[in-house]
Amino acid sequence: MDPRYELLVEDLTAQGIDVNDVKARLKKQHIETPSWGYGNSGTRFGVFAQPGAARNAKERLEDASTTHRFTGIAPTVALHIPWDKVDDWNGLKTYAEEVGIGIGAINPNVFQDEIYKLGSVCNADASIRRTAVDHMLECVEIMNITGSRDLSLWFADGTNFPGQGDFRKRKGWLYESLKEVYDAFSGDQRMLIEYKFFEPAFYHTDLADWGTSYLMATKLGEQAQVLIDLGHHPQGTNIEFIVAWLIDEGKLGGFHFNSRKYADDDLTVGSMNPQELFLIYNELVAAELDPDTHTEIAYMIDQSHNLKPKVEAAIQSVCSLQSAYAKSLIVDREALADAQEAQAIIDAEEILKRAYNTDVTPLVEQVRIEMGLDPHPLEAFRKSGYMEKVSAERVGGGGSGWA
Ligand code: PSV
Ligand code: MN
Repeated sequence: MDPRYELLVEDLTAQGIDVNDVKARLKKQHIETPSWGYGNSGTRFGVFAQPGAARNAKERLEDASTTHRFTGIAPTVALHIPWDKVDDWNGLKTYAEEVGIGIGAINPNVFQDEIYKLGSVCNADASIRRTAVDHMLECVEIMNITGSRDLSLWFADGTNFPGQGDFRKRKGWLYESLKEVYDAFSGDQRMLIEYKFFEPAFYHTDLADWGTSYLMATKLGEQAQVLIDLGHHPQGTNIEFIVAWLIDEGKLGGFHFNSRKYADDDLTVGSMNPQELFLIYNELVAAELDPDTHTEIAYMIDQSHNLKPKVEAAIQSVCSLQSAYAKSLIVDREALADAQEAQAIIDAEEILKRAYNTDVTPLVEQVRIEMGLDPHPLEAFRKSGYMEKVSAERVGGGGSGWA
């Protein structure tokens, strides 16, 4: 047994933390990686192709399954339609099963085609709104085949100049469109409504913040929930506060994890502000441990790995989320509640800092060993020869939606 692990268990046990419970929760963690993180992508200035990058939906499934094989906690992959569009969805589902990955959220794309230049579901042209709704309905059909629970929606709709659009009419069109899609759901299918405060529109965005998404989700009903993307807020926004409020209202349905320094940078989660990530997870864990709170949150990554090797970046991201979760699980919650009750500001902050500053590496390594995995996923992946193998095989062919 690693002596660092033994020391950590001693320390946590002394704080009254049930290490076996922490490990059990870590083993059940479920992170979904994005198919678009495995293909060639870039910025608006260019796309730099990488040897071995996945060229089609099947190869993206293979890469996602590889991320899962080395981390043990990334059992599903989100698809973007039409980037991942195939003729035979039953065939793709079977292939996913063969390579050991589940198909997760389906993301319609109503922002890239020429017709969407002035918007999709908020476009003043009814025929364009129709096309956008039809595309989303097609995505619901895909979900019926793949067994996906979540339809994950993000709209680029907005205006660039004052007077360009009628805000209230647009709000009506948005609701009408979402309602038609919502009504097509069956079983436990859900709609996750993402918001983003700017870009590509620079004057106004129709779903700009959690309030707008919350309003739409509330009007639609229980199967509509809000999705938080960490890159979609103005600088300085307290995201953990939004998390807490949405959980409290039963309206937090999903996450798009990533990191940013300037805007919606799509950088590796935890790379820029790991403390913020911890504070967000702290709210998620507080809810998870509260017997009176029920949450159904899809934990997804939304990143474009433009420069980093893609599967390595996915593994690194999943491991960052594992550490953030582990640190949040070892917060002494009883002591925190007491400090809050006593209004002991310094003590409360110190309790969070103690967990955040704890090196959870030995704990997550032990969890991986108990899951039958190599304790060092990145190194194990590098040694596996996977990249060399796929680089030799994946020669020629297309890129992702960005390429
Ligand atoms: C938009 O910036 C976004 O966050 C949405 O989730 C898209 O589906 C995704 O990025 C990929 O472009
Ligand atoms: Mn997103």
